[in-house]
Amino acid sequence: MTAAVAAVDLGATSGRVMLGYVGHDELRLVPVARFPNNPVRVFDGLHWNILELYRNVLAGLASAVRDEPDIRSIAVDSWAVDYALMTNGRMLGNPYHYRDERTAAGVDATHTIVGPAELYAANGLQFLSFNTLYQLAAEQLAGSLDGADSMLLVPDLLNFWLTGVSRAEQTNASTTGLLDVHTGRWHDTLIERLGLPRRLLPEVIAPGSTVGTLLPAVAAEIGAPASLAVSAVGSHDTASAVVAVPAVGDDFAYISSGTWSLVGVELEQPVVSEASRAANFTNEGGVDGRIRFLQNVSGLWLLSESVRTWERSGEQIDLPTLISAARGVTAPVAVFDAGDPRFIAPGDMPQRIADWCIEHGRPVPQSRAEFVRSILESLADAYSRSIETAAALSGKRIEVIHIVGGGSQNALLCQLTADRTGRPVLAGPVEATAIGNVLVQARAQGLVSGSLEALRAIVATTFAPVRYEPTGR
Ligand code: ADP
Ligand code: LRH
Repeated sequence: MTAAVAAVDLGATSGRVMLGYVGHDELRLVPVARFPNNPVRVFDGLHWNILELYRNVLAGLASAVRDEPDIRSIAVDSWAVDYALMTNGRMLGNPYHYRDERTAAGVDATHTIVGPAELYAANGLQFLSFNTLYQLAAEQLAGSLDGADSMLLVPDLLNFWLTGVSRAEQTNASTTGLLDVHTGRWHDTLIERLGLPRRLLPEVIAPGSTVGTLLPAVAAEIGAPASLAVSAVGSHDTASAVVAVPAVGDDFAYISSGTWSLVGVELEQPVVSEASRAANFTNEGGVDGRIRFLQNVSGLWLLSESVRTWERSGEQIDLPTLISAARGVTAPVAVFDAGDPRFIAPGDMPQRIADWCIEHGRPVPQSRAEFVRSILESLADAYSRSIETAAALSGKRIEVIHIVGGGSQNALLCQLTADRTGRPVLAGPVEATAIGNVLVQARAQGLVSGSLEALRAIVATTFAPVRYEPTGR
């Protein structure tokens, strides 16, 4: 029997609502709505436009229900780490964007109490200055936690608005830095030592469980029955993307390539050795209790922010044309450190890249095509280093690299990754995150069954990836 579910997938670049038709021999995704995700800078910093996103989600869900009145459930995933503070169901201000620069004080305050090594042993997370615990520490210093009775990560916030039920989905909660890497539960001792209010943290639920059913007003607005379930999936977008890696066998690494690139392997147990801490590898929670042992190594943000800079004069740039110009660059270009923190905040990316090159005695790119080539070479170089480190730290054999997400459409980046890693790259699906979201809720609804390997086998037959062989250049 084939039936449909609706997936809401909010990326840092864009959001979408998709219908997913799933049966024992069917997996089909139909895009229903796509909308940009444009943050807004105001007096106190950079924020997500969360109400606009939610308005688009509701409109998308209404279209989904019009197209397919008999959907079985809805599930939401989004980018990680960001949250809203709540009191009595009311949102206390717009969520900050992780690229907002306010977290430095929070990092210092946190590390003064619990040093990086101890923190890593507890939460297994890569150090990123915007991890939720540092953002909360910054809010604590500003006194803004006092009036809050809970904290909801972005998908949990949308689930709350849809159902009235406040929960913390586990895969995304693992990016807060406040979950115990070994148990997947809130780390009460750590939270207490950091002086963070425990009341803020809702009950943790696993992907595959039900959050609740639609609030009557929401059901009326989107034209759905109030009995319609909202499911928990891997609500961290990367967790859903990893579900939909079309891998056959175990010897693979993945790169979830979008605004960020998440490069790593899937494990059964976390690796929290001193070597993995020093290499800044993260152990994020995956669906079915798996561990996503990976590294966040920057991403196509470098390219999109460069394009935004060039478009400031009003010119419209076509991305595929720009990428093919970069393919034509024959002169060697600078490989820069794509993970340098100077590239995190919004701004003039070509200028920052040029500054990096000058400081490090590398040739400064001379044209847009050279900048793009330099960005893609630098990303591929970073991927290659992360893949080798993931293999060394985890002991896992890596025969093939899957690239999923929007970046899998960038044929030049895929080829450079194959060349620099010396391994075949299998590219696609583009909408891996939405597919992973669909499959996990479809499994919860009994439309498919089996392990992640069984789900991946369905993806592999439905969305055959494009293969890039290393050219040995
Ligand atoms: P996120 O989920 O973080 O919002 P996506 O997975 O949607 O990101 O990927 C967005 C990225 O995909 C863009 O920054 C862009 O570089 C890349 N992309 C989108 N369309 C194309 C295309 N036609 N060719 C090459 N790259 C593309
Ligand atoms: C990708 C992502 C990534 C996080 C970052 C904040 O969208 O969720 O996994 O590191 O956003």
